[in-house]
Parts: sequence; structure tokens; C-alpha cells
Amino acid sequence: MGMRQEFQEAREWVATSLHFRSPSVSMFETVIRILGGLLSAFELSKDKIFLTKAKELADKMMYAFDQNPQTGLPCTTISLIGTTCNYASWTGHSAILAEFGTIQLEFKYLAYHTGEKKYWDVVERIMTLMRRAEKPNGLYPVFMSPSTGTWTSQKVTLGALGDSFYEYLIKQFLFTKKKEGYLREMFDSAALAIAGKLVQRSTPSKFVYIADWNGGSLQHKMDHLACFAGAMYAVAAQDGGRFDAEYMTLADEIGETCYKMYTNTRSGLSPEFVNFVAGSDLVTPSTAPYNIGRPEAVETWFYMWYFTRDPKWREMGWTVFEAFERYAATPSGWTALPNVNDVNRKRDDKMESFVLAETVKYFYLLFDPDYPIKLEEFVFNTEAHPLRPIDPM
Ligand code: DMJ
Repeated sequence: MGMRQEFQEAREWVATSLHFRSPSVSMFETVIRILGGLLSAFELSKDKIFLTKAKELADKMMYAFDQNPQTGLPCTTISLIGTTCNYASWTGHSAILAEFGTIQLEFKYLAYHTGEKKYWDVVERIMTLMRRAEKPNGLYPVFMSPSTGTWTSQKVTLGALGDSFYEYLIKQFLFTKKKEGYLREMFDSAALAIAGKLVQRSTPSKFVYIADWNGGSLQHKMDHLACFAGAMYAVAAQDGGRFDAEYMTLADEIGETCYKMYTNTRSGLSPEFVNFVAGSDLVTPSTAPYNIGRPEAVETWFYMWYFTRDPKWREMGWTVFEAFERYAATPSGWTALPNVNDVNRKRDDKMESFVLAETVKYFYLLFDPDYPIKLEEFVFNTEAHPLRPIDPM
């Protein structure tokens, strides 16, 4: 963005004042946001301080992979000043698919650039576990026992708890320069299972959505989180492969539905999820009417614009950008709305870090004519931190 002076100031802060001292953090969030951010800053600046700090952080997390010798699945909550390691009680002390399956790009990149294969091995072991795991209906349930490696739930979702595992199958394949065919195969078979089992159409308008599966039946709802799937299918459709046309059609339809999630409300901002009710298309739920500036819809519109240059994606993006500016903007950032249909409600006094890392970045890229970041040259981690592909180790 040309913000070189701001970057230098941030660089000095990282060099002198960034310390990793939290006694309790989410392993996954720390990897995708902090480790991923440091590695991407290294990628784009080539300044070694970012790699050094990334290694310092990763070294404080490595013990999390040693707690369950049979599976190597890392704990979900860890300490950066000790070796406390926990799995959340609300999951029945299970490991979470979207968490242990969305740390691979970061650890592999660190391994490659430090030459230390141990960072590669800890996350590749998880991929081997997934490759061999039983896949009900060709899909991956959201919880796994870290001690035995068996699934502890039957729920399957492209929303919370499942989402970015699927994204990292195709992104890992691209990230290692398409040299690891097993990742493409794992992605294609999961992507086709999603299309066959979870993809539904609403009535009366026939909007495409991705339902959840609870082990016995479909739940006709779609998290805003699941809107990333449009970008995922689009990125997977660029290889001249067998399923490119189907993937692009699905990506287009998901991008359209996710736009409806915004235009369907009074503020023009999407709720956290929508229910699909027969005869009424999509309905904002009373249990989650809030918007916290999530990025997944604009992520899909950006990828679709990049690959198709269809102006409709920019038009959608602009409409939603204006809604954010109108209802979420404050003098210091975009804040959260507790109810997207009640714009007079007092707004929350906080902004998630993904608003700048992802949402605003995707808006910027959607309208940037110069494309400094080319999707042919970079793979974005799930927090939108660009990394250049590496050779497998
Ligand atoms: C982000 O932190 C990442 O995109 C993650 O994969 C899922 N959720 C948030 C934003 O909604």
C-alpha cells in the first residue's frame, strides 16, 4: 500500500518490544494471525528480524505437538511462558479440525526458510493422520480424540470448526508448487463430497448454500465463515483440471448467496449466519444477528474478480464497503454491530484483528488496479497473509 514509514515504525516495534509472554492463548489463532503475520512480513520485506521473531514464537509452541505421542495433535490452548496444554472442555477435550488442519502453511514455510525440518514434520504428521483417517461420506468431522486419533463427533461443516481445513488442502498443494499430488487428490475428493452432500438450493429463489451435516441430517444454515468456500473453489479451478468448470460455477453461486446475506438486512451487513427456511430463502437468526467485520464474503468477491474480471464482484464489494463505512466506521476503525437489523443499537467497542488483516485487505485488493500481490505468485494463509510457495522438504 506504499505505507513504508508506518512499516518501518512497526518493524522497530517488533524488533524491540514484541515479546511472547501470554500464559494462555489459542494455538491456532496465534499461528494464523501472529506467526503468519510475521512470516508474511518477512516474505514481503526480506527483513530477517521477522523470521527470527517467528522462530522465537514457534519454538515456544513446539511442545504442544508432543503431548499425544500416538497422534501428534497439538493442544488447543497453550502457554507461551510454560508448557501448560489444554483441550477445551466444551469439545469433550477433543482436537478441532479447523485448528489442527490450519497451521501447515505457516510451519512448513518456517521450516523451509530456517532449514529446520522439525517444523515441517510436526504438521506433516497431522496430514498423514488425515490422509489415513476414516472419512464418513468422504468428509471430515470436526472433533478428533487427540489420544486415539478417532473422530469424537459426526458433525461436518464448512463453517466454524471445519472451514479452513478444506482451504488448506488446496492451498498446501499450491504452496509446495503442485509437487504433492496427494493434497490435490484429498482436496478434490472432499470438494466433490461437499458439492454432493452439503450443497443445497433455497426456495423460492434457488440460492446455493452449504448446509451443515449433524451425522443424521442436514442443518439448513450457513455461517458467514463458510463464504470462504467461493474463494477456495475458485482458487482450485485455475489448473485446467477436470472439475474447473464445476468449481467455478459453484464459486460464483456461493459469491452471489453471500452477497444476499448482506443485502437481506437493514444495515446491509451480514449476520453471523443465516438459516435457510423453505419458502423464505435466507433468514437472519435471532441467536446471532451480529456482525464483527468478518472477511469471507469479500474474500470470495476478490478472488472471483481477480479470476473472471466480471464487474459484478466489484459492484457487490462497493455496496458492502459503503455499508461498513456507514454503520461500522468509527474514527479509529470498523467496530462490531450487535444487530444488523437494528442500526440504532449501541455498537461494540472493539475491532477484531482480522478486520485489517483480511476484510480491509481484500477490499483494497478488489479495487487496486496494480495488483502488487498476484495470486499466481502467492498463497494467502487463512488470515490473508501472503507467502510465496516453497519446495517440499
Ligand atoms: C479468520 O481468522 C480466518 O479467516 C479463519 O480461518 C476463520 N475466521 C476468521 C475470520 O472470520
